[in-house]
Amino acid sequence: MTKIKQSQFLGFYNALVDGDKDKCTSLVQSLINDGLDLKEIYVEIFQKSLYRIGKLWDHNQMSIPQEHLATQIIESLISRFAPVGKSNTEKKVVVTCIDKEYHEIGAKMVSNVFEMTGWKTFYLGASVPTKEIIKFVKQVDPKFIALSWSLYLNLGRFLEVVDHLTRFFPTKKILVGGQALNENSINILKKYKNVKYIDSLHSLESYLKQE
Ligand code: B12
Repeated sequence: MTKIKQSQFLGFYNALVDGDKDKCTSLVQSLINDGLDLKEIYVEIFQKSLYRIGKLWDHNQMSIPQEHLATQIIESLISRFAPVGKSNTEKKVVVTCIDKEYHEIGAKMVSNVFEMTGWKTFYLGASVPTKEIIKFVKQVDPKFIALSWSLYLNLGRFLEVVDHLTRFFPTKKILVGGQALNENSINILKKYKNVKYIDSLHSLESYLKQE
């Protein structure tokens, strides 16, 4: 059960849609002062707002500049209220969006959850070509690779990167997530024994606790 009240969500959402960054910042600051977990703010405030905005945009009820402005405000809040803590250099993870995937906010949240759990993160952001991901993984030699995939149209690219990574790095664990994936996706991933679909930040945190 979330500790965030609907009125708090709506206060933030309305300020976001109005493009009022200062108000959004002070509302998030007060939630943090009240002891709310960053993960909770990510999911119940930022993600919920962006999903709503996505629907409005899809139905032509919100302009592209309004949607871009809201996205920029949320990106700036994620950076401003970034987790602080000491990372364990033994536990490295490369977090990246797949090639031609420009939805990077979910991946950034994933990277921050790894940091909160003490991992050393290498967050690459949006659209990294498959061969560059492979080169980078060779260089950094992480324990985990976390891939984010949102746009269903990128299915071919998703399968390509999973196929290449599992072939080049058969012992590494690959975590995958994002809106293009769901319970049905488990079928397309069945043949890869080191690939794991994780459906939320809460599941990710629980999974990392066992590592
Ligand atoms: C902002 C936005 C954009 C921005 C992104 C900017 C940025 N810096 O990220 C821009 C303008 C670039 C954009 C472009 C497009 N977009 Co857009 N966009 C959105 C919007 C409104 C919000 C995305 C977001 O940040 N959501 C919030 C995050 C936190 O949620 P999330 O990504 O799901 O991540 C969570 C989980 O999925 C999970 N997760 C994610 N990755 C991973 C990885 C791992 C390992 C794990 C464990 C978990 C995990 O954890 C996260 C936190 O809980 C969505 C609406 C929506 N429903 O999300 C549409 C949406 C994603 N976009 C959509 C579309 C169609 C497009 C465009 C094709 C539009 C166009 N015609 O140009 C392009 C495609 C660009 C591309 N090639 O990637 C569709 C996608 C439909 C689909 N699934 O195929 C959506 C759903 C809108 C809609 N209702 O139709 N978009």
